[in-house]
Amino acid sequence: MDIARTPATPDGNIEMADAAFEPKAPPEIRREDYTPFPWLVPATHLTFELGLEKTRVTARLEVERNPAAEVSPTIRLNGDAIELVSLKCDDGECAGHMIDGDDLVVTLEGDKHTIEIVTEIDPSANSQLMGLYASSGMLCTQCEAEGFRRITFFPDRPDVLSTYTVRMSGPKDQFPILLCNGNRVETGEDGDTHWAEWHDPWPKPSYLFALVAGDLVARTDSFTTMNGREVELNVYVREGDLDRTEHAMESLKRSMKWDEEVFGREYDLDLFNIVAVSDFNMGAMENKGLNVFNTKYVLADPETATDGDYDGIEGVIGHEYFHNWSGNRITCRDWFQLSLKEGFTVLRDQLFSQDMGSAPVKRIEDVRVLRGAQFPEDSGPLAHPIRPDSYREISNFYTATVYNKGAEVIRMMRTMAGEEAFRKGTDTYFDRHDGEAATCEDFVKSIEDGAGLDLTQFRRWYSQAGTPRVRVDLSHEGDEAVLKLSQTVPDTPGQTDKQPMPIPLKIALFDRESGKHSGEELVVLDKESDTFRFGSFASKPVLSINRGFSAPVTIQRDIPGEDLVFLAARDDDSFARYEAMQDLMVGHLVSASTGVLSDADRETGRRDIVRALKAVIEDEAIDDLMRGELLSMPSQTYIAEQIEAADPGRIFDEREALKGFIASELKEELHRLYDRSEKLPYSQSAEAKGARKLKTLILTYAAASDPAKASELAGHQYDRADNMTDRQGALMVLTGIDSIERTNALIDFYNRYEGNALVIDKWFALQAMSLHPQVIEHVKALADHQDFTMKNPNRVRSLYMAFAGNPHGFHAASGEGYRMIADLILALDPINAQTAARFVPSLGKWRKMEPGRSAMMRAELERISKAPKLSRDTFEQVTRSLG
Ligand code: B3K
Ligand code: ZN
Repeated sequence: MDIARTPATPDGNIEMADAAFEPKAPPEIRREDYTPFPWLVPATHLTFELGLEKTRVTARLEVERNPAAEVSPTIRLNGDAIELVSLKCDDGECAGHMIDGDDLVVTLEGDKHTIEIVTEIDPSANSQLMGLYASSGMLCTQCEAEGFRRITFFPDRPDVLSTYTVRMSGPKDQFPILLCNGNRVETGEDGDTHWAEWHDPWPKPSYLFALVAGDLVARTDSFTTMNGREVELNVYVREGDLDRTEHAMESLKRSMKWDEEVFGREYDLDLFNIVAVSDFNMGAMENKGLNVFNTKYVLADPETATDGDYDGIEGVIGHEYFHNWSGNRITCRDWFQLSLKEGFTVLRDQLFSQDMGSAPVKRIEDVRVLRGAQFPEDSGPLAHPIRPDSYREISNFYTATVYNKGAEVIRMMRTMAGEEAFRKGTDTYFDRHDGEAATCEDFVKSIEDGAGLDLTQFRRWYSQAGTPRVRVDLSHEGDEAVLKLSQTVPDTPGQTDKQPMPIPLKIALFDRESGKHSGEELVVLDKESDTFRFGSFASKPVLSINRGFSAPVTIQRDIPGEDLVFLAARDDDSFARYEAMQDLMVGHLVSASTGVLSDADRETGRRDIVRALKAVIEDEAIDDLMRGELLSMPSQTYIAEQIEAADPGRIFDEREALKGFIASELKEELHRLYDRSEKLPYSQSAEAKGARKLKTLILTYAAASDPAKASELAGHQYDRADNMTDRQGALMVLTGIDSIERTNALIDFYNRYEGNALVIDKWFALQAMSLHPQVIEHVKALADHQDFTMKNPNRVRSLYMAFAGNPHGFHAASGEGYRMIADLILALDPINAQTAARFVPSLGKWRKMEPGRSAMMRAELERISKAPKLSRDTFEQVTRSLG
């Protein structure tokens, strides 16, 4: 039946497509408008006749009325850029249907029906990488959040759970491997074609559907669960990549074990597959039983992957695996609840990585990510609560706020409850909501009940955006230490007059003489201001506050440099020690780059910093990974965040000057540390990783004081490197220095790794991130390089995301950096809207810049907004950024 445009049923419930619909103003979806879907879809049968250019999809949906929803005479099936080939209801004609915008609306008169829909799609033309697409000759899918509607018409919303049975067929030679969610139930051949049938017994929303077909090989292993279920594990990659999958497989097994031990969660199928693809919009995707990964988070060996890459793989493999419970078994009712699965799963992957490696260092890294990405988001035009109230394009809400602040909010509950009670809370959550599409409120209530906490006021963390500021004053009265705390939550777009939130702060009071404290305490500031008294102290103690970064807030206090030097040398909380070191440097750099520092104060500040760093270098009680953290300078972005109307040029100069000062004052010490580190042979031990971290860090200091010498040292490190961490570190330093070593290393690196996409990505990124004065010219030339393509998100990110994060290039006083990123957004938008929209926030920071740069950034946003045709993704981000 050709039904492409049969007349619509007259139906009051159908919103007619508006002829005057302006594609530039997509509708706003609001959380308060949620209503349950009128239909249940207990079973979905899909048949795929696979081809790279033409795939035919037959979907048979068994539908029945949802007793919990209002009765509707129709069912709305979402579509996006797909053509309907045919439609049947109960194997005959439907009572009526219409195409409404992108959706298909079918009239259903009875209580139970079968709807059969045939669509045809061209995966090879799908450059958005959403739905079914082709990647280097294979077929794969990405459905979260709304990609399934690019495959077939379906109620593409997370609260419609269905049991999927899938049959796929295709040419044997082209697609020898056919994968889907769940278990493979049958396979067969028919001449050159073969087929496989898969069944997933666990009801799931459409965003968790996945299919992969291609010429792949697997590393196979197995895991026996706590109740004796034998699970087959496969990591599928392209031939030739197999020997780089060991770390991924080991990470998967560790994740499975850890989730049993720490959260009591057991895997629930006999098979768990991971597939690595090279064209992917993000890191990875937790499809039930068939995780699809960006190759970046699967492939590793010492020659091609850095220590950071190894850690990233372990973290992301863990994250996707943990979603099996926090996301798949319990999913989200609607996309406003995204943090229900993402915030919780980020917390779970952070705790996992803490347990697998150095917990203090992992905590510092996580806080750095939060401050580098989420704090700026929370103080800018795109600020939103971890549970947003509205959106136009949900892909724009996979943010650091939903993910990382979401994790911090749950971590605060854990801190207040204690580990044991928190576990009772999560058990309650899993028991209560298994098999459901739940809300953030369901989660909070479960923790409240299970852990025995009153979270009434705490719920404000879900509804209020903005990073709270906590003002801290410590005084000494009689023999008491008196701690006065007050909080403000800044205004954010659409939100003013915020209410105080409960802020759990871990503190310790150090006696100056003994250098010890009498125990850590947890104070919860839940009012606008409050006073806490501690005794007994003969003299004013030194306050260590927000230990372990117990709350995602900004601490404001007047603390003398000597107290920071004291804490940086001996605080027994690693995070607080790191924080003291950072505060010392940030305080100095903020004053220096805003011009409020006298020469005498500059000298004292620098001396304090050097004194504290020297103590860190000489401290034998800490390991080198931690030493590396303590010796790291605060990022330029973090410094800029502390300043109104920041001038990136001045911050850059001051930061480089301080680096140079440190390098020359501590020359001997750093040299000795480098020599010591160089002696350790390559291994994945914490000791060896720490040594590698120090080596490159020391080179970055050296580069600021004696570039010629640093170039020689880095060239030497490059040539001798037997692993990617050392080689990349050396090349990173070299890219910023005009020298013969730079040219040689760049040529060597390219020739050595030509054809290895992930390593060539590094080659692009290192040049785009460099401190070289001609970085803009370099990026322009790289955009014309034969290996550059706008079609591959990893490659686009490696050149342009690296550049947009390089204050030295992006914020060039000429405005050329801004222009370059705006041009990129415009060129990329029609190809891959999701990736294009991710570049908008960098320009959205215009309000925080000094007037000249601010005007240029805004002008670029306006130029983008005037483009004749913008995707929903980019349109929303640009409009919000202009404010
Ligand atoms: N849930 C996916 C993210 C999907 C993003 C869609 N734009 C990966 C993750 O967070 O685990
Ligand atoms: Zn996730």
